Amino acid sequence: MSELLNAIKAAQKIVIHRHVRPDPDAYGSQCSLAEIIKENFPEKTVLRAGEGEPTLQFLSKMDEVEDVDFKDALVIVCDTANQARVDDQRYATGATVFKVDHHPNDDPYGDYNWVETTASSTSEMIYEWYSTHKEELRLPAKAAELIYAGIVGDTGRFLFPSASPKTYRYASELVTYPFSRTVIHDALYETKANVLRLQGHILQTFSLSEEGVASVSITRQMLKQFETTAQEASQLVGMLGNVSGIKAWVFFIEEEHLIRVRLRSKGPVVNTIAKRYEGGGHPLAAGASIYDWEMVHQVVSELKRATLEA
Ligand SMILES: [Mn+2]
Repeated sequence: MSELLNAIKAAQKIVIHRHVRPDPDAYGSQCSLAEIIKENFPEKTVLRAGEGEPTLQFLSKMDEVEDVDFKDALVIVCDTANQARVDDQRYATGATVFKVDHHPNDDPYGDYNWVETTASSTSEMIYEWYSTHKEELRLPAKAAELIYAGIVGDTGRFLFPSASPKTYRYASELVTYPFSRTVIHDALYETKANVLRLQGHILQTFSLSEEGVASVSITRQMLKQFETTAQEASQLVGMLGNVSGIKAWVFFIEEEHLIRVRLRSKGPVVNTIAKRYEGGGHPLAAGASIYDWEMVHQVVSELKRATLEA
């Protein structure tokens, strides 16, 4: 943590990245860190790199980043487990790369790697970093809002086991800052009617195996029928978590050139399965890719096996 502060102090230009297809924690960690640096080191240039996500624009906006901005720059990559997932691959052209993440550190791509797999979110790590250096750093309300949104996003509103006593303690401090939790909650959980209809369709049609495994396949045809995107469908993966008797489940969502595999679990380890299909993630929530609907059976049998072994 002190190396991160030293690296920031030593840099004149700082470019902050996060993963592709950003979620609230990706935005929250990236943009809160940018706000903290701007507040405390106004003489430095701080840029937020990556493609903007329309549904997260209410939190923050990305900057236009030119190739030249990476020259002699400190690059900080938040919430991104591996190099391929970094949004804007020019990150590697910076002078120094600093990884800040809470996923398993299988790809320590940074010159510095600060990884806390027990942290609920990378946003929580940013708060911890600020908190550790409280004597020298100020936390602007905007940063508090972004961190709060990131924690809410990655803990499913403080429901997942990853929300630790520390997470709640930090949250209790964050909510003393002047921002509206209602605005954040409403914006994060607002759902389009057609997405809810797809959700209804999934609830009507899913089946649960005797092992406690459910599998949902969403083809491009279905996405078209419900006028939803693959990204929107991906966000529905948590919805089967309340099904009585479910132990693990998987969504297969067809994109243009691949089928995205979203694995979720109540106990069986699923990231080992994801790793066999060009993916990875957390033990209980992982993602992967397959290229043929024929492969679905294989992934589902592996998931059943993992469930029986758990
Ligand atoms: Mn995260």
